[in-house]
Amino acid sequence: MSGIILYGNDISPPVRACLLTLKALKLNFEYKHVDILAGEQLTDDFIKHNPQHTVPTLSDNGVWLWDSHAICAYLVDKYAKDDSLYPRDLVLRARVHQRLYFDASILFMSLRCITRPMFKNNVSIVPREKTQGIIEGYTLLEKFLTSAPYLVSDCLTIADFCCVATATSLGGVIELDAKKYPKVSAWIERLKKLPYYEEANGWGCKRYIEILKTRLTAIVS
Ligand SMILES: N[C@@H](CCC(=O)N[C@@H](CS)C(=O)NCC(=O)O)C(=O)O
Repeated sequence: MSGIILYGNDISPPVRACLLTLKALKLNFEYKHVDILAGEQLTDDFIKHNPQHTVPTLSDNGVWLWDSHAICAYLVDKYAKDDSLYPRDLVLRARVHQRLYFDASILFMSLRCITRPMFKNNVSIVPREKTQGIIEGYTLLEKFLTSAPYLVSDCLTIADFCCVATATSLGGVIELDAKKYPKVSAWIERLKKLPYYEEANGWGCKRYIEILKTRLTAIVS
């Protein structure tokens, strides 16, 4: 065994970003399912390793790490045969970081601010103004993809993995309009062609969207 353990749940977009990275690197790893809807991440044992009690959490031979963006970068730096997924070139790496921070602070947050009250307090009605963040997210992605097939130039990177896991999940609240966002739509289709996409992101995302659709009853102005 490789000694790599990923604690996760396939409904979680950040977990799926790590699965995309692990699969792209063809790494052997153990996957430990954490039932976050039942609060399994809140046990003393889990919090001892990750005080933020979030999935994904990684243990690499006893090195504990959390946050999908940090995990994906670590895995490529440590295990990849080349640096294409996380370039060492200063400018390219800076651009990857910009997209990763965009996912962490803007894109994923636009979803989390809606889904957290749903999962924590059974809130089922969402004020329309809260969905504005999702529209802004799609709009910015469309701009980032204006002149290149991937988020950082011509090369697939972990920025694509992190952002696509979130972007495909936004459809649980506001479906992507392919006419309005053709570049985003084409970029998602491009990523769907990866041989490991369905296993790492596709089916978990479908399940996540199904769950959101059962919980979200209305978006109100
Ligand atoms: N920025 C973090 C976000 C992780 C996150 O919020 N995970 C959610 C699931 S999508 C979670 O573990 N929630 C359970 C909790 O906060 O207790 C990352 O990218 O890993």
